[in-house]
Amino acid sequence: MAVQIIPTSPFSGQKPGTSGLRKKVAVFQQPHYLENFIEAIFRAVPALQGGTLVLGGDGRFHNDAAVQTIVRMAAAHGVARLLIGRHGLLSTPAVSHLIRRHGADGGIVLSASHNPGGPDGDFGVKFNAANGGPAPEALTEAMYAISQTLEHYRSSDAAAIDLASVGLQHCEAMQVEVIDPVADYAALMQTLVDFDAIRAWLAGGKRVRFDAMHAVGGPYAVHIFEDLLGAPLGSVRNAAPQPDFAGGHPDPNPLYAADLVAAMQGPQAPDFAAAFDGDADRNMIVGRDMVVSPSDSLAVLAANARLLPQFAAGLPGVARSMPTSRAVDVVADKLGFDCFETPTGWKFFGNLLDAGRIALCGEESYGTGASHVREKDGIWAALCWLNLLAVRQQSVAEIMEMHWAQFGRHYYSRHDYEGLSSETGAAVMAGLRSRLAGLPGTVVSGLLVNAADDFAYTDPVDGSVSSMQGVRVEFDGGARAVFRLSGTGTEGATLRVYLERYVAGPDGLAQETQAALAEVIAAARELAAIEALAGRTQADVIT
Ligand code: VG1
Ligand code: CO
Repeated sequence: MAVQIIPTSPFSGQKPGTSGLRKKVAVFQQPHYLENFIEAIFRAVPALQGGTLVLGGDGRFHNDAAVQTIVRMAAAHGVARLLIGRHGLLSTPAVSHLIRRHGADGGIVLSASHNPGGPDGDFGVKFNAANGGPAPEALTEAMYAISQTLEHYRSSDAAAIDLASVGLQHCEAMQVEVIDPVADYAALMQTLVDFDAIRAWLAGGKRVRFDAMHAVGGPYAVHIFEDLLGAPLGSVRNAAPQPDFAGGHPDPNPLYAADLVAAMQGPQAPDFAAAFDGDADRNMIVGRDMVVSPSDSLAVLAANARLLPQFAAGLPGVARSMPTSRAVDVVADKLGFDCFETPTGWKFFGNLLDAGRIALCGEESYGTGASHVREKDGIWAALCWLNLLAVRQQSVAEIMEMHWAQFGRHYYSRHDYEGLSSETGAAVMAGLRSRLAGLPGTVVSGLLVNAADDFAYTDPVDGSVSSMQGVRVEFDGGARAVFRLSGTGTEGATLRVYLERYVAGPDGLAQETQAALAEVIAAARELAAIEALAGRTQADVIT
């Protein structure tokens, strides 16, 4: 075994997006491509030398090869202790927890999350810092800058380690611990949620169904929901992680988890269902005849926080990403705690969580999380809902209807226009930005514009500023449209249009969402000139 210095040269575009560096598998398979980015991580985080690193991924194609590459490079960079999930598997929230529990100096998650996998799919690398959260922008920018100057990287010619068995091994001088990927995470969950209450609720004849979408959430869901909570065997569908997610999008929404939503219709349907994404940080909550919008899920958890053991003392504050509906704002306002609005991406919640300013946060993209980790956490969100169902002894639909009656309802939808050229995406955003100043006071498609801006965020804890985070247009009466380009795709551009309309009630609380939003949808299409600039008459994905 010997440390090697291997010559290389920079690749353009090794710039992490909303959540890590995501590229086609074929890009990551080029000689030195992965190595260069990993080298940039080690150089940007000097504490890893002599420190502890956590490593695991969602099991997608290329996971095993990448794990072995990173093990050799970690050894060559003098990492003292490396913790790896068995078979190279760890969910994103599990990595976050392991970093915090073991006082690690960071973690690497191999995942492109909800993006498809397989040889023609996507691969991704995320770095999480010592607080357990996604690298903040200053750190990802440092990695990118380093990646553009590389002339060599350090590796080792050591043999591959055995990922199949739990136990201690060595690579060079580095201690490698292959661990059960589920155990620590499952233990954490039992400190947060009332397992006895859920067990009793299930034992009383309630029925549940989970969809792990052939991704890494499977082993966690089987252990927690079936082994520990006593849900019948088979309650977790698609539970074995597959390298290509069986050809699907591991994205828990009504389009890609259509089977699950269909199974929840009608009087014979189960009482509760949830689906998780590739790396098990996202969740979709479904009740009988009721798909819960992620923005509403956050608001319901905030409103009922004191019923959950984790939040028994109440919430210091909450946060949502800017495009997420303002349902949680209404709850925070009525119940008297702070509510922060952050840019898209979990990295922006980290400082608020670390400072204790918030304990619960979420995004419209099926992400919900809290202060127990520094990532969104899909299985935890499902457990919180089960805990609420058990305590309140009401159905998901009843809980939603009572919530809307109390706080009003934010009709909400996201329309994605996928596969645009980068130029078209840029042109749509540039067109919106150029017209912002003149919009207030004008009428678009029958709606009066009250305010329009390009969202900029000043972090209340460290004062860092992130500008150009998305265009917000607010209409008279409180409806809103938000526009931004995706930062997780690997081809062209995806335009995301977020649509929202508030109805205070008591009338009008039971409308069909797209119908309730029809005027806002038309105004947003006109504002962004989507048909003229992109030639699209309808969105590709509506959630
Ligand atoms: C999307 C979501 C964003 C989420 C991000 C990572 O980003 O909109 O809310 O934080 O994915 O989620 P974008 O830039 O494509 O809109 V995950 O579960 O894919 O890591
Ligand atoms: Co994810």
